[in-house]
Amino acid sequence: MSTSIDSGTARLIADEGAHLASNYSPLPVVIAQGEGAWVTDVEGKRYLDLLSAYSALNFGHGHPAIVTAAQEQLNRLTLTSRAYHNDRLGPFAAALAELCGKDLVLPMNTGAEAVETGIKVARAWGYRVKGIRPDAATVVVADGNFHGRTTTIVGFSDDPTARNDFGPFAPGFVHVPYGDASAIEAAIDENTAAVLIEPIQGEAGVVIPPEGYLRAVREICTRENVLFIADEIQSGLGRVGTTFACDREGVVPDVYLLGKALGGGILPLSAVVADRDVLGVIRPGEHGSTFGGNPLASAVGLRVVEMLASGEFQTRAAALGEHLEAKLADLVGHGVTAVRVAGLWAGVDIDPAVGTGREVAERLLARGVLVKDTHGQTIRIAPPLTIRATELDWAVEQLKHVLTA
Ligand code: IF1
Repeated sequence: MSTSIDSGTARLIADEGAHLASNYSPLPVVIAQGEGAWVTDVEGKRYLDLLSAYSALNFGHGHPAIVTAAQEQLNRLTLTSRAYHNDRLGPFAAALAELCGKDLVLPMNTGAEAVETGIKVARAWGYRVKGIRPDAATVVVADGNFHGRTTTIVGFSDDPTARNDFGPFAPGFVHVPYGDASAIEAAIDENTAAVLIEPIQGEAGVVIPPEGYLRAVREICTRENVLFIADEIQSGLGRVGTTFACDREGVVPDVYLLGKALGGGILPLSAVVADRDVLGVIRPGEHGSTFGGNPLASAVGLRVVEMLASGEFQTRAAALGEHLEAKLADLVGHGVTAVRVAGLWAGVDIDPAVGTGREVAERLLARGVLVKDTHGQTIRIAPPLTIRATELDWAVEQLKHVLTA
């Protein structure tokens, strides 16, 4: 079965390709509008969005409360730089710190910037607090990680597509298998400043570590005087049925890295959140960003944090996630080899006899459902947390059809 592309859509895609670097190979759909869990393409065809911009759209497209906050702020003040104070940043930082149960917030823009900031904070803490000798600090990272696209970050990726031909890379990273706490313990020495992990690995295919892993990492980091940095950029802010994926094991990391959904699906907004004994190491002039902490992003972020503080989205993600898990479990053995579900986040491994993940994504596109493949045979499902159970059911019906067609 091939995807039939409307000639108007094909022309728009060809025109775009004439002047756009080929750093992506998008599915052949040109989206023009979005509302809630649904988007509409330039031909007027509607699709259920089961990707949500990799969880940046946890509240769906155009959530009225977030759009209102943005519109009000657009008319008042958008950008000051951090050379001055602005009246929105303080309230945002206070609300986010409270949501995280931490003292301090360092606002940035993209996820990769939050990761870079976390690494800088960890190194500075290592030298200034822990007493690591100059330029010797290391950070323990996991195989299969995805933390962004900067040269330092891709340098500690093990995905050849992400890293090949982009070196030389920054030293100071030590690799361990994901999900094995004893490997972390063995990798730590007197130069270790931090352990940086995703509590659930997203790009790797929604890889959920064995129960007890996060608790063990917490315990080891405390005992060894090493910072536990949790990259919750994709897993955090309600996606897995709790505010953070670390909450699933009742674990509090030393440093939260947040992004994606923090910007309400409207703009890039990321943050590093930690207590004063850690984040307090950063001094004026040592780190920053032209746009980080701008009043427009702060107004949006404050509204997002207020929405999360009610707990309603977390509860919804947990309940709908159980519903989704039951539906997806029925597909195992019928075109699906395995499913991994955490809240409203699922990795579905497609039986190669059915086709590749990309082919399944293309067939779903033709049936009005947007998903994204990863690593060949896996498709990722991460709908807006506002999706209805009946819409999820319909999407799983489409998947069932595609798997048996
Ligand atoms: C792309 C994947 C998702 C992330 C975690 C930091 C970042 C990301 C855990 C960096 C970003 C992205 C970026 C996007 C695709 C996407 C992705 F397929 F690559 F793995 F979500 F699953 N930490 N994830 O997942 O955040 O700088 O992009 O704001 O094409 O690179 P960013």
